[in-house]
Amino acid sequence: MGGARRPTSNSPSALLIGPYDPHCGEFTFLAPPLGVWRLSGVLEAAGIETKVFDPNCCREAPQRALERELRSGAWDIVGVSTTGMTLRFDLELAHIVRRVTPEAFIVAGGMEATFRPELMFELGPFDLVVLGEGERPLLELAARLRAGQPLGGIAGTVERNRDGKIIRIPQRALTRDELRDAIYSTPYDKMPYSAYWERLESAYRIGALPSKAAREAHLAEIRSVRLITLNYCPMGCTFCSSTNFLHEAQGSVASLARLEADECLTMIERIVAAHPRVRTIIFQDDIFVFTRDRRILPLCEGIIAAKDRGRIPAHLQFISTNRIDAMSSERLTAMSRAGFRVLGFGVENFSPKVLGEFNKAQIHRHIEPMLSTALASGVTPFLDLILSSPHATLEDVGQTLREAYRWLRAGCEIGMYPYVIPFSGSAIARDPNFLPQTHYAHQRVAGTDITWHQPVKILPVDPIVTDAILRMERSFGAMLGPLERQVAHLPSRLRSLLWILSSLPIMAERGQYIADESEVWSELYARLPTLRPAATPMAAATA
Ligand code: B12
Ligand code: SF4
Repeated sequence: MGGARRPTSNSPSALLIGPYDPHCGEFTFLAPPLGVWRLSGVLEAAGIETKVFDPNCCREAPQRALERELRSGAWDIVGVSTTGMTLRFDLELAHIVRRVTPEAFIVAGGMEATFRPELMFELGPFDLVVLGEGERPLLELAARLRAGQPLGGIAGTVERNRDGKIIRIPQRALTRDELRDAIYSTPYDKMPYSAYWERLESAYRIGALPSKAAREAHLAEIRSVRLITLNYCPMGCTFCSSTNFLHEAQGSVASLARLEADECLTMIERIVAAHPRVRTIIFQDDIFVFTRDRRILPLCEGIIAAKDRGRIPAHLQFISTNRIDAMSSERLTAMSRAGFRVLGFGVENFSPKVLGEFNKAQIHRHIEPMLSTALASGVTPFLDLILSSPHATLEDVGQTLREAYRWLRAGCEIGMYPYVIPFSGSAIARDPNFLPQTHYAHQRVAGTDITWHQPVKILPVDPIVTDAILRMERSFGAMLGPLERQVAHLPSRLRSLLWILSSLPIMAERGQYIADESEVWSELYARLPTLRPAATPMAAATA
């Protein structure tokens, strides 16, 4: 590190690679990778030729497509975005870059690189790792390349010197104005949302849906564009990495920033202009409404006024993720009138004790009244749940399954995970007390001999609870396979019913009644009319 390099032309060029998830869209709606697209907009605005390579949206195998892309241009900087769950695939692409373009300056960035820079150097062919928000470090890197200056010592980077010593140089978080400028630079007109929509429409076999209403509902879900107006999250949930991201990069407590109501409206109008077929804008902020929030009511009024004046379509809908303890009847009514159709809530668990472990005990008393009010206002709450925590008891798991089923029947949508995933950078993943319950996966980087053990599960301390959770996981997998062969794509709301089904015999064996099995199957058929009862496994596998 540290030596000067010459750019391939007067102005350096950059190729930015998004996180690679070969199981595209299995759990979630995939979308163009917002992080690298925003970076590309910022670099282009500074006169640096930049291209995004999106491995999740290629016509051919992403490995071949990347090789072609690398050979088609002389890239001075190749940036690889990383997340924990996609790391082995991200590394595969990084090694292809090194093999095909040995001279390229390869930079790792994103969540996993920020929390595990040493691991990046150990497993990947990187010249530099960027900590936190990539805008400033990449601009500085390009400026130095352009000037032929040495590349060492850039704020917001980690480098490895000739002796193998790791040198870490923190950077402060983007200021409010810097964040606004970066968001404004996001090149929505270039982002291939239509390509994603077409893929999702065929994955859901929209044309084959029985009613116009069902087709319309699916299209509203699929034709969505993601907008982020906040840099990460102040909540401090113990299982979450996002909440620690900026602090990690800054080396101290960083302050958060977000767009104002009128700036959100500017972005909404730009998105509609860039993608006129959009039906839903998903505010991808970790937390869209704070408890002492002064933005949400003016924003809702602004959206309604913009719809009345025809500046945005009257049918445009919105989705956001919110703190349940930041909701009130007034806010819910305003959001519903503005077109917020689905509101995500990180409820996580219905046991107060488990919520305490997750550092969110304060939300418990708000769950029941706010879900009821949201449903009454015509808004669909989407609850994210984690069935167990390190100290969960069987009763906690049973309580969460029973409540989940009750709220599903009441009209909520639910995404369920069986246990805590130890994301790098989360408080739980850093706690040595949980090492005995941490399970690892043996990972290999395709095309190389590189292997490592990656933490993938933190299971409950109580062996009885762990046994139940692992059996449920096996049973869920056994039921999912045949169903997925029969229907197009199983969204989270249906997966949650499968989790409940898979839990029934296992929890019953231990004296926990969750729900009536035939009734749960009926709920599944009601949500999936194309499912043929005769061909489905009628009893939950007990694995
Ligand atoms: C929106 C979102 C999604 C969306 C859309 C993703 C997309 N295509 O845009 C969906 C729902 C599809 C999704 C899926 C998944 N997600 Co997600 N997602 C998010 C969320 C909420 C926002 C991401 C975002 O757009 N941020 C805004 C952009 C501007 O920020 P950014 O991506 O962090 O990028 C900045 C920096 O990281 C850095 N940077 C990023 N890449 C690079 C590359 C280089 C070279 C450089 C220099 C810098 C750099 O610079 C960028 C600009 O400042 C984050 C939480 C969060 N707040 O970040 C979780 C998060 C990233 N997701 C996460 C996970 C686990 C997943 C899934 C694996 C879940 C699953 N089981 O399927 C999948 C992976 C799919 C995939 N292919 O990546 C985790 C990652 C955990 C970790 N430590 O690695 C996060 C952090 C949430 C969490 N704490 O649990 N996700
Ligand atoms: S889980 Fe959600 S609310 Fe909690 S800290 Fe993370 S992003 Fe914030």
